[in-house]
Amino acid sequence: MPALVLLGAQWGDEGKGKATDLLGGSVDYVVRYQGGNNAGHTVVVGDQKYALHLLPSGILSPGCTPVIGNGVVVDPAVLLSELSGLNERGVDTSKLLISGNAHLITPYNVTLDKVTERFLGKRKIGTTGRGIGPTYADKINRVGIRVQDLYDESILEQKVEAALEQKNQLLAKVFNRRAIEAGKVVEDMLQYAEQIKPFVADTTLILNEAIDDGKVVLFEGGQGTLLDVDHGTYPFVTSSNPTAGGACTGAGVGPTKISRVIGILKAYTTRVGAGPFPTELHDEDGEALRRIGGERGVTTGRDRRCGWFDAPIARYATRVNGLTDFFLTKLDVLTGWEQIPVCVAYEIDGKRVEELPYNQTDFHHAKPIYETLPGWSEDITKAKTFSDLPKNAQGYVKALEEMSGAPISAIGVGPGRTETIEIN
Ligand code: 2SA
Ligand code: GDP
Ligand code: MG
Repeated sequence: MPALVLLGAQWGDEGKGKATDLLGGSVDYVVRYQGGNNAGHTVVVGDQKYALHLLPSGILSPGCTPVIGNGVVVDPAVLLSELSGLNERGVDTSKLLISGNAHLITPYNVTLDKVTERFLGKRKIGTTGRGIGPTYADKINRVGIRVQDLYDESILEQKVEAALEQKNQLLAKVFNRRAIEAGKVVEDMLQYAEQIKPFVADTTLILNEAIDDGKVVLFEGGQGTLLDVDHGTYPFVTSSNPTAGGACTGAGVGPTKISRVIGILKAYTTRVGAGPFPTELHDEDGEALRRIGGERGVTTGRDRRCGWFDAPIARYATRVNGLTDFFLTKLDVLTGWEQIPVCVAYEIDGKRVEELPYNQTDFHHAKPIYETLPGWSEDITKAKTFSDLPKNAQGYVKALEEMSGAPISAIGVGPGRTETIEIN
């Protein structure tokens, strides 16, 4: 098993951080391949809780080398403060590697993210305000600033000036804001250069060599399949590719090297930010899922929208990612419901539709068609094997597996590392 991808099968926050941490002990490298500090991964180790935003969850496993790949966008201030926060808690972060080709989130891109959202008003995306979209836009527009630019001051100056040329006009004419001074930005960015330098590396070379040497490399996705800029609920998406293909481009590793793709799948559904969500609940069930599941954004503190499990989404994730298996998470949160509705298909303009529609308007009109499964009331947080689960919980897992298109190889029954059932 030299290389595997672990990614979100829904709209993020499925419990990828916990799953990565769980595998961390048997993995040599954990690699972030997209996104930035918009991610929020919670990892509970014993009585310690860690919230990681930019760093790969593997940073908590001593034997593991954490890698920030070329596809990630890096806010240098956040990087250093996350590292020092972990160092203060006794976590060794010295093995971190950062691709010199990763793009930097600049202060003007954070500003642009926020003013654009304000400008959009009720049409806003509900971004995390971390500068993610504008930084990826600069990358595609070829006016981005990369980590390696921190080590050539004259190039950095030229690039910042080029990036600000259009932006300053936009800020002045559209957003009625003062121009940003290139010199000030360069000075700001350079203050981080020396501290980051020891981590900067040719990560593509290192990872390919590691795979060829038989080392285990885990690619850890941020956000989720339906937030993918190509395959998600566009425009209500993030600006990167959390889907499996993103691991190849975002780390410089070919698809032939990857042998397993794990989809992290929550036993119900959540979403943060705007956009369609067919099974969303606006009643006490939704409120109960939020409360019991602790569904609050790890980065922004926003309440997550909650709803029942949606099988067409799981099937879609299987398809666009080529999933080999699922980790089903947060099954314990559903304990106590007498009946649990599960969306098996949609009704769209009077017709039954089995698969996620590609058409945006159709998805906005999709009404869930539910089947109801019997619930359980026994505490399942101590279950260690599948047969420890009450019959109805077993039935729920089996039904989800059948509907989702790939086998379930692990089940989360609590936030802790050990609160997991592995199925062989
Ligand atoms: P952005 O900031 O440009 O990536 O926002 C675009 C959309 O992507 C959503 N998004 C997320 N959704 C779920 N979880 C995320 N991470 C944090 C967490 C979120 C938080 O783990 O809780 O704290 O709010 C994440 N990051 C981005 C975002 O809500 C927009 O819909
Ligand atoms: P990520 O973004 O996919 O890493 O997920 P988040 O960390 O944003 O959100 C998942 C939350 O669920 C975190 O608070 C985890 O500690 C918690 N969690 C993960 N797996 C389980 C589980 O099986 N049961 C319960 N109750 N909580 C879980
Ligand atoms: Mg999260």
